Amino acid sequence: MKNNLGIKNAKLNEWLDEMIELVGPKDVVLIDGSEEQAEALRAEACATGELFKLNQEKLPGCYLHRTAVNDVARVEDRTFICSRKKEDAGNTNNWMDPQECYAKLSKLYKNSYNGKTMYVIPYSMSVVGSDFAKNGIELTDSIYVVLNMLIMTRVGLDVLESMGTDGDFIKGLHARANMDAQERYICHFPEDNTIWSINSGYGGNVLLGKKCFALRIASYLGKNEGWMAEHMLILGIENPQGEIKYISAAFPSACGKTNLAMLIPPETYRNKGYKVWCVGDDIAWIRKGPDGRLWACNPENGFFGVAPGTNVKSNPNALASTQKNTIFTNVAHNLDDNTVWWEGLDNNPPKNALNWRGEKWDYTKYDKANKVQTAGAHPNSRFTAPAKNCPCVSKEFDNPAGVPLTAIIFGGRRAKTAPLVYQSFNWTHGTFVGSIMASETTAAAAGAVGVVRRDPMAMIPFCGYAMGDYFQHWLDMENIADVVPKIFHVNWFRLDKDGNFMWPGFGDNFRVLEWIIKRCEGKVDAVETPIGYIPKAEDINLEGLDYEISAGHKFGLDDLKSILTVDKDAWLEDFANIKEFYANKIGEKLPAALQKEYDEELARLQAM
Ligand code: GTP
Ligand code: SPV
Ligand code: MN
Repeated sequence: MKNNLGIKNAKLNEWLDEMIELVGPKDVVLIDGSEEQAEALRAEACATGELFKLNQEKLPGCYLHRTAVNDVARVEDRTFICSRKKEDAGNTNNWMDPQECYAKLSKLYKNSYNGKTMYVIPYSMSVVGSDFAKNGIELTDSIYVVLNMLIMTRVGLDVLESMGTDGDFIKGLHARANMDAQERYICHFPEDNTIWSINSGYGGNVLLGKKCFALRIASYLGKNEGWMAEHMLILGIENPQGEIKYISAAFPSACGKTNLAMLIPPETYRNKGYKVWCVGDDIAWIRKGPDGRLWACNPENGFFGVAPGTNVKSNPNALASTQKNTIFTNVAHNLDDNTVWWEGLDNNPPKNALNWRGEKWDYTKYDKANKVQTAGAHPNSRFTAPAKNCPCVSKEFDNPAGVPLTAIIFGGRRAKTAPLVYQSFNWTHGTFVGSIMASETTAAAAGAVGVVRRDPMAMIPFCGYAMGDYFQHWLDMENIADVVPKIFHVNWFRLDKDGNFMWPGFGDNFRVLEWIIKRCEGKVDAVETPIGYIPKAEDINLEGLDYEISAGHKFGLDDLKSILTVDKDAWLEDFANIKEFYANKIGEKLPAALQKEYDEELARLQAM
């Protein structure tokens, strides 16, 4: 069967016909980005039970979807980088020979669309036609994927138009096939601009514009073309004079990007006129701008955010973003008023509800130690919300030039070792700081939760080529740009001996952002330590801060001091672990400049 979609791009027609031949759909539908078509698809998905229409008075345009019980997170062990040479994928990626992978997966794809419709989604990452923009086509058999892509990316005929008769595009093929978890594959062919995803229907595995394209494929393109694709939020901080400074921040999955990106400053700052504007919550594409600085854009058009823990206090802007035209995935369904609920939304779990699996749910059985089984919402349940819903969305959101970066922040979820904040000495040392990042694993990926793993730049699951080459690319960016942002590291997640968070986090993280901006402006001093510059405790503004670490223990200056110290023994232990990581995972590709940073920092720590 040849497609009759009237497409003018010859490469697209050729590839499309080849894929149609492979998967054998009953018909082929072009997604044009119109509201009429989207509405018809929503109605169809509701008729088949793929979506549930929620209370349209309380949640207009909102729907609920449940994925298969064994398909609730990214599957890193089934994710492959299929470069021609194994060494180009590096030791931190799974690798398969591209020809072998195409052959193996072709067997699984063969006639997998039998009796189903193929949806052809033309989408652009970034503003259509801008300098940052890259086009993609995703083929899918899932209406859920179509509706999510309509929110998360810029979809429509203007994308086909911008591809012209012979423009390039990223070729994405998705099939739910028989949803066999043993045959689930998320495969990337960076040298062919191709992504093949099969046997999953969950978020990051199937919304191919997101992690697959905007990080894994784009990081490879960025290395070759002199720009960067990073797992970073972007936000703007407006001071009382109305000046806005932009920063980006890389934290691993479920470690606080969406929360920081939409932060509301504490009252004392709001009263003075400080504001935070959200440009992006997950991905940043960064390139040299006309002024020689590094400029960042968010290639996405919506938020695929973690639901649990989102509430009017922790992240009111995220919550507000989900009140219309949003798709909820794997949250609890309140049957009394046909709305949704998740752990941490409020203290009133619904009495008459279905859990994320669609079973009758008894909230009194909730056991924190066994969340997946007993929670109403899956720990990795998500909302897909349009960016324009966000009350604090930046006015630069659609600016094709992006925004200039003043600072870059790295961060992880560390119960100990990493202090609240520190500043690197320079770009090379900052790259080293990114390369030694570590974090406790979360529910965003299948596997154990809470285990410390090294996750350089929060890119371990998302870098489309060898991590050592990626570090070199970071070092090279200093020469590509004329001026580089200052690099910092933060940790909101220090625990006391009873497991309580020692730092209030959320909106109060603004107090740390203020110090970071002041450092960039040269307006505040710092203490030089072996790992970098650390604030003097009295330079972090605690005015109006009211936080109880535990019953009766109010956060005070001593607590701040304790999370601003460098624990020599803990750091030496970490350095032993870094040494192993560098040797086993980065290997010969480790840039000499980073080994030098390691040796010098270790010597400084030993001399402490
Ligand atoms: P991905 O979408 O998976 O990339 O996650 P993310 O990095 O955007 O993480 P998100 O902001 O959704 O936060 C994940 C979890 O961390 C939520 O349960 C939050 O409540 C929690 N969290 C975020 N910020 C803070 C903080 O400052 N302190 C504490 N203690 N928890 C936080
Ligand atoms: C993450 O895991 O970092 C996410 C969710 O943002 S997913 O789209 O599944 O990758
Ligand atoms: Mn993410």
